[in-house]
Amino acid sequence: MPTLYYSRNPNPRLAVAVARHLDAPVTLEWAAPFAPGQAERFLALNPGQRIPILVEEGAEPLWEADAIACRLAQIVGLDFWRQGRDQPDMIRWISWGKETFVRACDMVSFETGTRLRYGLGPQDPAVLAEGHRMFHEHAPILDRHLATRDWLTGTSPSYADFRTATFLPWNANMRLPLRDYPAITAWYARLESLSAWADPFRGLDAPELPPIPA
Ligand SMILES: N[C@@H](CCC(=O)N[C@@H](CS)C(=O)NCC(=O)O)C(=O)O
Repeated sequence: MPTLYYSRNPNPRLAVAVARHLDAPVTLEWAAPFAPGQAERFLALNPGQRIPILVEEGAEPLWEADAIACRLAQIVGLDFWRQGRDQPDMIRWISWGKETFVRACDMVSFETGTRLRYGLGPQDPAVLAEGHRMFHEHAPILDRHLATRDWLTGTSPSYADFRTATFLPWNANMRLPLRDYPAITAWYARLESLSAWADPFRGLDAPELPPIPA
């Protein structure tokens, strides 16, 4: 069975949520690639040392959450990774989001969370401000699209929905004003009603992330 290396950080969380949503036959193995003594092992799997990583017998290790989601959907044969005419539409939202909405959330999440959790220096107010500016530039596009539909592509959740929401589980900490965008708020509530999204780590022995210092 393939092994998916994960932690509770945003991109590994996304990959675990996908695996759980698809009920994919993978072994979920918690990892800490930047912990002392782990570099050699994880650099051999991913030259970027980061997780998630999917290790499957007879194949090169696969890193990047998007590629892993594609592979997991292939393994289970579900169109969570859309096929046919809906595929370009799904890829459009993944690609757009990575440059815009998701990028904005990532910047804010890093400055308000990751940087502080891992002692990576003081918050950078310019990055935080740019993250907020980008959020308000791009959230209206997402909000308008979601005003007339439940999911980004088609009539059921796809990977585009999961990818777009990568950082939103941390919004209590990020404090992005999602409530200013009612269709995004309603869409995210629908995502949270999926158990795989709401609690991807249920039943797993996954250490909590380091706390954010007060
Ligand atoms: N673009 C990569 C990003 C991977 C990444 O940045 N992973 C971070 C977490 S978000 C990581 O490995 N952090 C170390 C850890 O979680 O222990 C992806 O989508 O998979």
